[in-house]
Parts: sequence; C-alpha cells; structure tokens
Amino acid sequence: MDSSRLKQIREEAMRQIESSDALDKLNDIRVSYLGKKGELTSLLKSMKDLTAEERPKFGQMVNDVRQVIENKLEETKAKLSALAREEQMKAEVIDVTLPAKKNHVGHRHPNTIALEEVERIFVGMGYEVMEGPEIELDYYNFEALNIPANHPAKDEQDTFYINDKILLRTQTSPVQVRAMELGKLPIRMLAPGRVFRSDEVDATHSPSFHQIEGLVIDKNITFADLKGTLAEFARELFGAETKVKFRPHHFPFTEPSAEMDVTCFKCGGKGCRMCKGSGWIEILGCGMVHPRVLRMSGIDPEKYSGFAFGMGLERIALLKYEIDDMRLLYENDIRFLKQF
Ligand code: 2NM
Repeated sequence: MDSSRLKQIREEAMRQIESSDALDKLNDIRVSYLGKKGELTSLLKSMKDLTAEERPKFGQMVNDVRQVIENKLEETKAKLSALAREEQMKAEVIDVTLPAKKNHVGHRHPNTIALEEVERIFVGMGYEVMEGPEIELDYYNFEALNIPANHPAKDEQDTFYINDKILLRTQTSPVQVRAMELGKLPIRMLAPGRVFRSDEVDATHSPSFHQIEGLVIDKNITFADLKGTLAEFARELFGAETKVKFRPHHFPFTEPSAEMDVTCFKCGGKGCRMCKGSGWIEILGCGMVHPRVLRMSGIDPEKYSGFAFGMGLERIALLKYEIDDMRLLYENDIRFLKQF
C-alpha cells in the first residue's frame, strides 16, 4: 500500500481548504475527501488488498489524515464565518450623523378644538352630550318644534328633502326632541352635530355646517337660569371680563326668545374691525322652550319648564381664531390648519 498517495491527498486537501474563500466551497471539499465517494473513503475500501499485518497500521494512517482534514475544515469554517459577520457589520453600519427625517405631528381641526372647548364648559356644569341622526323625519325637525307647514325654513329653497317625510336635519334640535320623548327628567344636555341647509357657499355660509344646541328641563327653570348659564358660558369661552346682552328675537320653538351678544373680546367693547365698530358680537340664539313643544314630547308644561339655545360651531371657531372665511375650515390645507 502506498503511503505517499495518502500524503499527497493530505497536502492537496490542505491547499484546497486554505485557498477557499466561501463556506459552501468548504462543504464541497469535505464531500470530495470525506464523503461516501470521497478520496479517503476509497483508500479505506482498497485496504482489502493489504495483508492482515499492514491493515491496522494503514487504517490508523488514513484516520489520522481524516482527522487532520476535519480539524482544518472546522478551523477554516470558523475563520470564514467570523469574516462574513464582520463584512455584514460593516455593511449595516448606521450613520447617526445623517440629518433626521422631519416628524410632522398632527393636531385637532380648529372646529374640533372649538367644539371640545364648548363641550368642556357645559360638561363642567353637569350637561351630557347626546347625538342623533343626520337624516331625520320631518316630524322631529319641524313639526315637534312648533314650526308650521308654511314656515320659510320648510321651503325646498332652504331644506334638503329626501322625500316629503324625510330630510337632512337643518338643526340639532330633533336630538333634543328625541331626548324629551324618552321621558327621563330633569334634562341637561348638549346636542352638537352636522346640519344641512340649501345655502350657496360663501365666506359665512355652507350647505353643511355644525351646530351646538343646549337644553335644560326641570321644575322652576326660569329666564334667570338661562341668563346666568349663558353669561357664565361666555365668560369661560371669551374671558372673565366678557359681558352679555340679550335682544328680543323670535323662534317658533321658544317663547320668549332672544339673541345673545357678547362684548367684543378684541377691543373689550370700544368698537373695532372685529365687531364692526359696535363693541358687540352676536353669538347664539336662545329662549324658554315653548309649552307646545314640551307638551308634544310628553312633558307637562304646568309642572316643568326649560330653556334652550343654539349656536353655529363654525361661527365660534371663526371668531375665536379670527378667521375671515369659513371655506378655509373645509379645505384642509395644511398651511392653514397648522396655524392653530
Ligand atoms: C336655537 C335657539 C333657541 C332650541 C330649542 C330646542 C328644543 F328642542 F328644546 F325645542 N332645542 N334647541 C333652540 C332654541 C335653538 O338655536 C338658534
């Protein structure tokens, strides 16, 4: 048997392993020497031609070479893995000196800010916030509110009708009628929400806008409760020095009715551009709930009385943030919105 062939195999294997630069090449080398059909394996198979004396000695030599090759393979595999890991680390280095991406933090829409401010004030006085459908029955939007069939608000020019019984609500009062019908008294509620009127778009009008209405029903509620509540509301919304005044008005669903003005929060009442020189700004409509409205919803006007009020949310937002065109509130232009 030829031990020089064994030596040759060993040296050839060492050379191949040393010159290999990838892990999968190492595996090919392992197979070609140590695999079932590998060079060392076939040498072992040829041992049958040796004498019984030579066989263990030669077997030992083959196994020694096998061990040497295996050690070398392991050692090289560890080296190549470490190298590969180092390459990967270099490739994945993060340059912390690069300028950061700007993070645009959003915020609430000015309408929402104004809404939540009004809600906060009334919730603080014990009111609950209630919602109702935007598509309403004519009954809840008009009839139950003592608005007669010939009233101008009922004209198709002003109201979006689905059919002669169903319409898009023109105010949120139907939510309050529905609350009165539930029969749970007393009531202290706020009804904010989207309303619809067939108006042309301009700086102060939109066919869809938002209202906040309030309703209080209890025993012995008087106009003094209305005045005290709304004066406090005005002071909280526009500042502690704010004064209010009530001008007689007419609404079908309240009697008596009034409009409330607040002293101009810009000039304090002296007169400026904001209040068009008058010192006063109109803010809401209000009144004592008409006995007929109470009775229609199942409340006895001999036992209970109440007041109600309503204001336009957009109008409040425009005033509070000194915005001169309502359309800006709907365009969602970031350059506008980010100012609030
Ligand atoms: C306003 C002005 C005055 C009002 C009346 C009612 C109800 F349902 F109790 F009859 N809700 N809201 C009301 C009263 C609304 O908006 C300018």
